[in-house]
Amino acid sequence: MQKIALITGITGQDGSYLAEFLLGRGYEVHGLIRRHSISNTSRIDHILRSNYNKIKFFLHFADTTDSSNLMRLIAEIRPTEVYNLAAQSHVGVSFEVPEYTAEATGVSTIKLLEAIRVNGGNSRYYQASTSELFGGLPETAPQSESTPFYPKSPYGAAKLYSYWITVNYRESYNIFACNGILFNHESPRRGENFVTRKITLAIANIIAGKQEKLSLGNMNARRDWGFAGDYVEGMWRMLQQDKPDDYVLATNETHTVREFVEAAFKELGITVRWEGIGIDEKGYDAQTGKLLVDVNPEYYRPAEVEFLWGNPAKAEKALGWKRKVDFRGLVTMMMDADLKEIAGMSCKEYAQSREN
Ligand code: NAP
Ligand code: F7E
Repeated sequence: MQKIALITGITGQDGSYLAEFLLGRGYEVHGLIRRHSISNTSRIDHILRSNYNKIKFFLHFADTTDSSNLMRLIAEIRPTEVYNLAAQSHVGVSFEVPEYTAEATGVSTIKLLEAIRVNGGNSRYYQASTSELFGGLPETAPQSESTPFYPKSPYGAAKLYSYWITVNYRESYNIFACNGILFNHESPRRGENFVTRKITLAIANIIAGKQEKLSLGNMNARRDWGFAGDYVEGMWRMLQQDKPDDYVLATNETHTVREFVEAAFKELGITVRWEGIGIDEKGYDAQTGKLLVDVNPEYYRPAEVEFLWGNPAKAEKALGWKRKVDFRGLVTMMMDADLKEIAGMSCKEYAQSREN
């Protein structure tokens, strides 16, 4: 039987990797895209240019806040699997647009689940839940499926609604619905205002002489950062089980934002020397004394999730899932991609030129 997947958020980081993964497994893939005044398909343009387009790969204009649209598309496409990845996904921005975030990241989930239920309830459903559900309290780390939730942002609160309504539709209507509680996952396709990509892009721009320095907010925050390509496989595995359930996907490693900065500069052979604390903290090139990093309180959040460290034991055992890329591998991949794009050289080439 031909498997048919519907992906909301297909133009995003995860949507693009998931589409590639499912096409590679023989799926027919449908994606929802929003109308923009300028094209926003850069992450899936390679698929649109490939032989898959219009044969196995189809895009539909839609917005997950528009329930009539979702009803019609589920009825027309009749997907075997639905991956709900669409969201206003930026935690910091959710404090600026809290009501919209509640709609797009929270209430939209019930619209999609209702569209599935009303159309027979036969599509398997993946909900993009998040480690932002945990408050990041150090005493709860490492966090697992049984860690109590304590969201600290409008984004986290909206995702909390989505988490529970997914569980509720599973229990009430027997829909095969799963929550993937995913810790941070990154890639060269990561949005430019998430901290990892902001760091690797800024360093590449500094090297190319296009940017003076990197300005950040809270560098003490700890995250469990993995590679998005590994995580989309975990999403798919959840929907291939005999029974629906909820799973944490994480690397089981935790690092501060500061450590990410140090590791990214290290790829170029640059050691950062830190001075000062709080908003006065500054990072200098230990060799040349040049100012590389400072703190701008503009990037602080009204409330912060301080400590995330995920325990993926359940997913490893039940799904046979394990992350392939570790922290160091992720930093190398992202730093190399941005330096090649912006300065036209690899990290190794730059590091060698610095030695000479
Ligand atoms: P992303 O790059 O920000 O992509 C979000 C996607 O959602 C984009 O395709 C965006 O479309 C779409 N979208 C937003 N609002 C929409 C709406 N109202 N209607 C239709 N589409 C809409 O996010 P990501 O990193 O790929 O993450 C995927 C999902 O996993 C999100 O739900 C996120 O909250 C969740 N998550 C992410 C992580 C992580 O570390 N990446 C961890 C845990 C959970 P446009 O291109 O039109 O803006
Ligand atoms: O922040 C700190 C910031 O925006 C990470 C989303 O995919 O993962 C992501 O949410 C940390 C935070 O990701 C800057 O305060 C310091 O402590 O990269 P981020 P996030 O908030 O963890 C979760 C799992 C999701 O579900 C979300 O969708 O870095 N930080 N300075 C900064 N963060 C940003 N963005 N910019 C800074 O300048």
